[in-house]
Amino acid sequence: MTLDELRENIDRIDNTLLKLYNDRMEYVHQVGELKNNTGAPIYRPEREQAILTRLKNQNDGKLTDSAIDALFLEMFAVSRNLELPERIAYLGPEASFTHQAAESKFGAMSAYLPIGTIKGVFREVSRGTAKFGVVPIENSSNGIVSETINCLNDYDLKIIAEVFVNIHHTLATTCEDIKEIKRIYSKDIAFGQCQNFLQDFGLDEIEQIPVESTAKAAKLAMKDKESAAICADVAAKMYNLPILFENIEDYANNKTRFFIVSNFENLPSDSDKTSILVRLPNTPGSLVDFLNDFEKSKINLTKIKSHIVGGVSIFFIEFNGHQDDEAVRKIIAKHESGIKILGSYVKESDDI
Ligand code: PRE
Repeated sequence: MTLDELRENIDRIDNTLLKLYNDRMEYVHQVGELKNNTGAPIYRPEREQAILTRLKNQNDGKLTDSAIDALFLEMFAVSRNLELPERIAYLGPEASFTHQAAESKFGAMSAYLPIGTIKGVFREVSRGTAKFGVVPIENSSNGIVSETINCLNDYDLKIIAEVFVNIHHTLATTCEDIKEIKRIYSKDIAFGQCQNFLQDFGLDEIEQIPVESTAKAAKLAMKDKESAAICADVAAKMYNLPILFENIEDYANNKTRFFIVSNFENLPSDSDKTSILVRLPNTPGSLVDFLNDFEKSKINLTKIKSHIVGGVSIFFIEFNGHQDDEAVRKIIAKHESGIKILGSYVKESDDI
């Protein structure tokens, strides 16, 4: 076929796709009306997961699984906006890694609200200024984010989804030669994640200025002509800051896991994870007894971290399964007084 003939075919298919999208949106609109009449949650991650699994299982064309994710997740985000536009608060500023995490779930069309602190994100979702909050929970190089655990303990919000983002840093600067760089701006943990690069290029000797976010670092480096920023490529692009080096992180597998919190609970899907906070009696064997209950019920524990809140030691525990599963319900009932269920949600990945 000639290029013109190929394009004619593409145009014909796009016309059909547009019609089909609109037909789909008619039904989505009606779902929205049903939900809005009953106050039921618009976002149903377990339903989206079921659709994606079904489509991937029957797919025998050129689309990869991640291409199906990319196309349909954006469409779900458009559907949700049609049913009821809902605002998403995230740990800002704009172009932060949390912003990237938020956009990967809620798409390009949602209304976003950058908030300066994790606590602020929880506060705005609790107040109803935003329906969803997106916060980091753990990074593969730096471990758990304590402030998020504290907020999960203090606020009455539920984890309704997890998102993993590959964290890649760039060195961005207006300097044409690395030798002209006199100062580097970044977030403290980003400096820590790029130690090898900084040493290899002799940049560990120059002044490192920690700021609240890598996005802010990019903004500052754009104004300060003798400086550079360690930041995400999206942040560098947002502030028109030229990128000198890409992927400068020490570990290629540098990932951050984020939680999406809201004020409702998910129904079970075919693959869930549950997060809880546990306060156990200060007696010999109490932790072993608790963990044994999971072993006896063949529930796979995926994480256990101890954490201090207000001088009291608690455990942040995660396992495969949903809080409504029979076996999980029994364990929770047995230890009810010491457990706070943080949420059951579709498992995106085993762990960080
Ligand atoms: C739909 C949209 C949003 C939900 O998160 C799940 C699915 C969809 O587009 O398929 C429809 C819908 O609202 C629903 O099935 O509950």
